[in-house]
Amino acid sequence: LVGIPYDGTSSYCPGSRFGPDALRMASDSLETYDPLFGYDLADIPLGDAGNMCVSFGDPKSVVDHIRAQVKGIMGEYPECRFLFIGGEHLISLPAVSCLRDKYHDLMVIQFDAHADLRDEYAGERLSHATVMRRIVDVVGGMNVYQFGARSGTREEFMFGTHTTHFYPFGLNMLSEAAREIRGKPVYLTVDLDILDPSCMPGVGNQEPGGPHFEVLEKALLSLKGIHLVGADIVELCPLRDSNGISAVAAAKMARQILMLLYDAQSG
Ligand SMILES: [Mn+2]
Repeated sequence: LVGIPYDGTSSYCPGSRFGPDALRMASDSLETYDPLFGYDLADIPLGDAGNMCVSFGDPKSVVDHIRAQVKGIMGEYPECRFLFIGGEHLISLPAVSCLRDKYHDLMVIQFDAHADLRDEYAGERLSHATVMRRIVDVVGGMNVYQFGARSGTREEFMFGTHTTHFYPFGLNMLSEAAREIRGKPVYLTVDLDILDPSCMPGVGNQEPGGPHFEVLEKALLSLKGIHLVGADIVELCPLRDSNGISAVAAAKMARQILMLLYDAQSG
């Protein structure tokens, strides 16, 4: 587990730099056993590398700096699989690009209320709002599966429809996609704003109308059996979290994704 506390391009509510520590603190209130996934974290070899040091300012140099650190830690622990905790969504780009160097047929699954497919946002090509477009540049559109987009520009929805495996408004096509990519290395990026703000208020850009936690955890469970090689959870913004509900939901999701990573590695 590695925290990447960067929120430099946040356009609405900044504060996801505090996400990794809020998630860790909330995790203290949770059991290590997950009855739905059938694993106990206590039985899983797991380490927390703490938070990465991130620079601020020009997103290009920030991304390069994060990329160098991800590459460094992957080189130091080649047997490990990583769950990155954001931070804003841009942190997925350096993580995916490092994993793509290791796995040349890397697939990316995204859960997100937004398509994040803009080519630029406010004049910036590297942003939380463009991150999936940049990931398409890295891995190719046909290796990207996008679920749950319910907000964006007409151009983004057109681009997604023509370029990626684009499944807006929900997660019901997920198990079919999971069957399609069985055996291929997969990176999962979860933008917490996929969830309805009533159960996930603590995000940088709340978007009404998403699934509740129970739907999302069942979707995650349906990914058991895929070759998951890395993942991230992004956009947890504790400053907007009304009562700790978002941090504890994010922590529970982290527990489940760690179990998926372990299951993929050991099973
Ligand atoms: Mn996003």
